Amino acid sequence: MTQPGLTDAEVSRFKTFGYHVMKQVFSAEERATIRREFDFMLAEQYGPSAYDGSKRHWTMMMDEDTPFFASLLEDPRFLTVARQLYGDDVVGIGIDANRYTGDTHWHRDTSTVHQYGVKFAFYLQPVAADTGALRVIPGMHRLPDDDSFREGVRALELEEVPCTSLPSEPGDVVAFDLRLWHASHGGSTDRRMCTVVYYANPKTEEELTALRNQGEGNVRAGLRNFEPKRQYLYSKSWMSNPHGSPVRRAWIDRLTEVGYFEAPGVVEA
Ligand SMILES: O=C(O)CCC(=O)C(=O)O
Repeated sequence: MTQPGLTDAEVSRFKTFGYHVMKQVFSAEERATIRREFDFMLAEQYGPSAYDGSKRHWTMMMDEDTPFFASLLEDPRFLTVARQLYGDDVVGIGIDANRYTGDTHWHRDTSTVHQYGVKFAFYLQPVAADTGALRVIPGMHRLPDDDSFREGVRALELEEVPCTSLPSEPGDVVAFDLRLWHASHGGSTDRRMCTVVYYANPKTEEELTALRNQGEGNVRAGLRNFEPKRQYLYSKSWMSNPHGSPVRRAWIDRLTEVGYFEAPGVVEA
């Protein structure tokens, strides 16, 4: 196996344009495990035949009942890259699984530009420019204030916005800065996509406030919008750090200190 991590040139490109595609990260055996755990947890959360393509289904995948998914935040294929991009103190935040339906309109993934990090996304089906691949507007994670940019983008049809498409095959992983504007067009009514997310460790007051508020934001974005059975982001089991991982311990301690876990619904009651 090759050493995990990006080359210096890849890191520099990511910092400039905000994305990077990692080819064939998962083996065929791992892809089979991913499909099995994906099916299991989506059926657990919504019922075995609840999906009819009318509404996105979403669930966290952090716990011991999906052990392969649960291992991904500390998998060097992701963690090493996240540390290269955002520093050794980058914080692991979440792993999820989605069944998307239809187009996804232009947006970024954080509520303010003061809160950033990386999302690693992988699809279980091939996706191309007009069949649901992620579209990004390169470099737009660097705007210090994107209010007027947002207005400009929202005034256009999804397909009119100049962008780059990031086609991918099962096994590939698309990494992008959470502030990067992205969308997708023409995907199927059952587009299966999973993500592994890290946040930069906040340094300034604005960044600390943004991270604290993001706990509540994530509850709204996930639990309230998509209504899975499990009404919390982090289980008591995950918070108990059952394998005694020093990496997870440091993340939990930092997120506790910042107040990220405080909003109702963030942690299992
Ligand atoms: O795959 C898609 O349609 C959009 C994915 C997306 O917006 C996201 O992961 O934040």
